[in-house]
Parts: sequence; structure tokens; C-alpha cells
Amino acid sequence: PASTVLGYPRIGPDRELKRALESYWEGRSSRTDLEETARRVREDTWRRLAALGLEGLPSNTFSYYDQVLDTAVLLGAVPGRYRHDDDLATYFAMARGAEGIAPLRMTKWFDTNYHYIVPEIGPDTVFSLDAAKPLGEVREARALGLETRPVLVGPVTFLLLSQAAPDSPDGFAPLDRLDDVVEVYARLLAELAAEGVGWVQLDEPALVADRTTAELAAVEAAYDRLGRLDHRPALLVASYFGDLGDALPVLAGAPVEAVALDLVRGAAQGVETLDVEALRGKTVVAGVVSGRDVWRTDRDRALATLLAVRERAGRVAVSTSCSLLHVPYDVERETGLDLALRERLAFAEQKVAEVVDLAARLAATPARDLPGQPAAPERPHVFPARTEQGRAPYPIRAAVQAEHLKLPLLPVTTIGSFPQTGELRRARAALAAGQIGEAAYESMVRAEIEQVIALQERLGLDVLVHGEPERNDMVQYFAEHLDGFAVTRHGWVQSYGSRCTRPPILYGDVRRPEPITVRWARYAQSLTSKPVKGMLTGPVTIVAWSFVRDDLPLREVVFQVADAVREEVGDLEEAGIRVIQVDEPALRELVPLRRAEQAAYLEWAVAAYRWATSGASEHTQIHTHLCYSDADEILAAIDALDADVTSIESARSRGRMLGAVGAFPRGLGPGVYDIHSPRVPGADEVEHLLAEALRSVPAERLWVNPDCGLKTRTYEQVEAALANVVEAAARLRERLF
Ligand code: THG
Ligand code: ZN
Repeated sequence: PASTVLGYPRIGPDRELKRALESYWEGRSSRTDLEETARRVREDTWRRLAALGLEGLPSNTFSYYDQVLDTAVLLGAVPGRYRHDDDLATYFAMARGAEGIAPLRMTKWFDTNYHYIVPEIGPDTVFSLDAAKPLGEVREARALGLETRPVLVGPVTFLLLSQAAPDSPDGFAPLDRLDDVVEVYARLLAELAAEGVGWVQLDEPALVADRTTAELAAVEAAYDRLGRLDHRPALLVASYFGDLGDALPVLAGAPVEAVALDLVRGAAQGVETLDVEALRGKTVVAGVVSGRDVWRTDRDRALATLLAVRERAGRVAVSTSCSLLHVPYDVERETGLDLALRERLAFAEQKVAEVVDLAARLAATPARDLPGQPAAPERPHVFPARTEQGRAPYPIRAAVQAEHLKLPLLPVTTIGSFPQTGELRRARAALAAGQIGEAAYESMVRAEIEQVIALQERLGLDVLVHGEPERNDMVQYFAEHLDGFAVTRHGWVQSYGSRCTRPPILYGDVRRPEPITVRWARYAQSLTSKPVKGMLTGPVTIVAWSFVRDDLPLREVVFQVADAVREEVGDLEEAGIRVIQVDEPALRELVPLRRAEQAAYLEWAVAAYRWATSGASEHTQIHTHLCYSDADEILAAIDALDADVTSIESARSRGRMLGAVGAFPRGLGPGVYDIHSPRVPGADEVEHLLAEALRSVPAERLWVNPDCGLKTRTYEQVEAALANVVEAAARLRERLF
């Protein structure tokens, strides 16, 4: 086909799947209801893509939860503890846990804000083919008169993203099971061929990160085996999120019919630097329309790229750089956006139209008409210098703050958010719809702050928070209050399972027209003599979870946001706020996939954080919070943030985390309450965790806090859990001193 996309959103234009899933999970609707909604989402997608003129329609891009989890089920890689009689119960048990059984781990999909479920593979995992889902989708589309190309996570990426099952021997890696897994793919390909399927897409995004020689040899072996099968559909191996590097010659040598290249992020140094000649004889599926941003494609430039690739490689199809899963459905619905901005934007629908148009233009351009690649317009920018004054070193600050804040040993605090009640969410919706006034909304938020402060006083916490009742999302809220950002009404993008975010659009220079959080913090502080922590989102995270302009270096955009955060820090201080937390949960997510680029990124990311926080006086205690358990990988960068106190997720991976951060020379709050689970930890359990932490962290530096914000929990759970956390800290203080 001359035009295709590597994948499409599946939550539904109005989040139909989200609602159907949540109502099914809550027992408010039947399996049939859920399946009917899912079927309709798929049908609408195929019909829409066909109506837009797209030739190669993907299938099996739908998922009830996650495509990596779907692949585990396809391969029969279901750990015994999750098995139920009902297949859907088994599936959701892996994704969400079941009575007394924790779910499989979830982690970020490469450098996106999408999370996948991490499969568990051991030496004894028994693989078996369950082809029902891909076959079902092929048949379903065929019943609508449409032929499709099933999309599957490829065998190498699947295993590289998996974790070793808990009982695996030392040295075992899931990739050791490649031969067995490839045999299941071989059987699947045979079944799809028997079904009359013409093409299959195997996604191998893991190939755009640094890979060892052994891993590349595994790729070669896998695709040699699959390519030489007698009965199989044509194979498209899809790479995305970067360039293939050393994996390109490997795929070029494989007996497959097509290779997809990300020509947006994978051709940053120009398409002429890629050895596309090596792919001659295959179809190059050229990803010239970005699946990672919301900007319209420069079609002249894209056409020049397509012509250059066709000239050098022979056969070209036009595509998106990756699945469109990471962008919202349709910009035409955003009637509230400034028209001049809307005209610069393309969501999934518009991107499909761009692909179709480019395919037509490519077909209409004869081979010899090869225009020179127009250079990207050079826009000289003068970047302001930002010279950090630098705060006093940590040990000096720690002494000043101890004097100033008079906190007890093992101070207890929370990460920031308290449960968001349905009432607040409804009030925010009513405010947006103009059904209630600003004043009515404000008084609701104030009442909520009063309750949250009173609750923390009653429970005996030491550093209080206002609970963030005024915020929908920790990034969206700041975007709504900063110039240079636009926010959407319907622009939902899946984050994990049924959960979505609406990434703001950072389109212009960022400015803070007025203080954002100060009045809420000031109000909360007026209600208590204990310190109230001001809560801000860090510059890297605000940018990471937005769609960002591409005409400035990312670094400069992040620094502009850091300017705004720095101003807010200053205003919070002036309002009498003595502890300020600036969260950077996305610091790690933006780490480049290639090692060679990582140090430079970490350097400017850390510098931006310091720029945002270093205006604070040494009396002001700066906290930060990071949401992931594999912090040890970027521990030096976390240290370099120079925050006074760092709270970090650890309830699920405590041993490893504490081992790594024990020597961390600052305040440290390893989470002692796993907020991702409805379970309430007992005081004994928390006391034990703290005693364990004290073996690596000196008492003067140990903080006591949950893993993460409390937004997704209920007040009942939070109250009981925090009471136990406070109790545990008190017992330990008693025991120690
Ligand atoms: N905000 C943003 N991105 C994030 C997080 C966040 N990425 C990482 C992590 N946190 C992902 N976690 C979540 C958790 C909850 C929700 C979304 C992502 C969530 N969303 C609501 C939903 O889908 O119903 C909608 C929230 C809203 O009104 O904006 O619950 O915290 N940007
Ligand atoms: Zn967190």
C-alpha cells in the first residue's frame, strides 16, 4: 500500500472505552456491554481511516488495557497466580491485580508518557499460541469489507521489555527464550496466512536504543527464521522513536518485505545520513508524519524526504513515524482554541489526511523531479543568560533549616495531593461549563483545604500540604495559568489502562502573568502553625507531559518554564511558605534512548531544575519527588538537583532502592505506603520499613512519607494509612531517643 499508519488511538473519541472499562470493573455493566463498546471503537476507526483514503489499514491495534499485555496473552505467557476460568478476569488480574495478588509491574513505554505492563518470563514459562485476538480483528474488519494488517509487538522487543520471573536463576534474561517465542510467532504467521492475511506488522522499537552484538544477533536469527517460513504473510518490521543505527544493516539483511523508519526523530541529522540504499528490494515505510507531536507536517519537506528515499531505496510507502496512540483524535473538535493556533495543529485524523495527501503527491511526482531538500528555516534566537547565584551548600542549609523549621526527628509529610472527591471534579466541570461562578468554586476549594489541614493536624503530621483540590492534573493546571500554553477540551491521550491525560500544547514563549499557587498556599498556611509545603511541578516534567513547539531547542523551552517556576518559588517564599516542593517525576522519562546523548541531557535538565529552585534562600527547604523505583540509574543527577529533601517511590522495590540511595547525602523519604494499592499498611509494617531504612539512612536525614500523591485513593484509606504512618514514626522516635 502507498499509505498507512503504524497504529491509532483506541480509547474512543469521547473516551468511550475508558467509561466502558471502568463501569465493567465496578460491576455496573456486563462483559457484553464492554465488548460491544470495544467493537464499535474498532469499527469506527477502520471506517474512518478508509473514508480518509488510507490504503493500509492496521488491525490488532485495539487493546482492553495494553498491547504488551496482549502479546503476553497471545504467547500464553500468563503467570500461574493470575489464571482464572474467565479469560477476561485473567487478563485484568495481570493488569490490575486480584484478591490478594499484586498486578504485574507497569513502566514507561520508551520515552513516552504511555505505560505498558511488564510481562514476566522465566526459564520454565510454557509458551502456547492464543491467536484469537489478532484473528478476531482481521475477521471483524473483513465483515465490514475491509482488509487489514495485524500489528504485533515483535519477538525481540517483547522479550527485551519483559522481566525475569521471580524464581529465575541468576543470569537468566527473558531474551534467552527467543527461539521458543519465535516458534509461537511462526505458528501465528501460518495461521494468519491461512486466513488470507496479506501483511503483518511486527513492532521492534527496542532496536532504536543501543543494542549489544548478542542482541543484534538475536534479531538476525529471529527474522531469518520468520522470513524463511513457507507459509506466511508479507512482513513489515517497524522501528520508531529514533534511528535504527547498527540494527539497520541487520534488518536490511533479513528476508522480510518491508521496514518502517521513523524519519522524524530518526533522521534528525538529515535523511542522507541514513543508509536507506541498504533497504533496496524492500519497501521502506517512511514515517514522515510525526506520531509524537501535534504540529501540521511541512509537506514540502516531507515530500522531498520521500523522493530522496525513493530515489535511493526504490519502493516507498508513506506513513506516520510511530503509532498515533500518542496523539488525540481530532483537532476539529477543539473549537475553543484560537483559530490561528488550531490551523497549525494536526491530531490523529489530520495526520492520516496528511499521509494520504503525501502518498498522492509522491505518486504524482516522476522520479527525475528531485528537488533539493529545503533547509529548515533558520531562526536566529537570542537565548537569555541565566546565571545561578547558587545556594549555600547542603550541610549549611540543613543546619539553618533545622534551626528555622524546628521539625522533630523523622518528620512525617505527604507528597502533595489528597483524594480528589467526585464533588470537586463535578464543581470544576460546572465552573468550566459556566453553571457555577468563580466565587462558588473558590469557596468549595477553601472548604476542602480547611478539611485537609484539619485532618493532618488531627493525625499529627509535621509538614502539611494544602491537598491540591484546585488542580485537575499537576501539569495541565500550570499550563492553564502560564502564557505560551493552550489546553484542549477533548484532547485525551491514553496514559495507562483506562487512565488518560490531556497534554497541554506549548506553542509560544512561556511567561507567568501572575502568581499561580500562592493564594492557596497562603490560605493553607494561615490555618496552621506547622509549616505548609508549597507544591510545584518542575520544568522538565511540565515540558515532558506537554506537546512542545519544535522551533526552539527543547533545552531552551525547559529553561523558559524554569523561569516561571523560579518566579513562583520566590512569591511562595515571600508569602511565608518555608518548605517548597518542586516535583520532577518525568526527569528520567526524557533521558535519551541512546547512551551517547544521555549525559548532555541530564546536564541541562539538572541545570534547569537548579535554575527553578536556586533563587530560594537557604532558610527555605526545597523538596523534590520522583515517582519511579529505578532511581539508582540516575542517582548522580538526582543528587545534582541539590534539593534538601527527596521523596521517592520504594514501597514495591525497597531492598534495591535503599541499597542504591543509602549513601545519598541529603534528606531522603523512601515511600513507606504504597498508594497504588487500596491496601492500608499497618503501623507495625511501616515501623519495620522505617527501621530497615535507618540501616542505610541516618536518622537526621530520614523522612517519613507515602510513595506518591494520594489523589487516586479514598479518604477512608488515606486517613487509616496516615494514622499508622504517624504512629510508626512516633514509636521509632521513642525507641531511638
Ligand atoms: N499527569 C500527567 N502525566 C502523568 C501523570 C500525571 N504521567 C505519569 C503518571 N502521572 C501517569 N498516571 C496517571 C494517573 C492518573 C491519571 C492519569 C495518569 C488520571 N487521569 C484522569 C482519568 O483518566 O480519568 C483524568 C485526569 C484529568 O482530569 O486531567 O486519573 O499525574 N500529565
Ligand atoms: Zn509520585
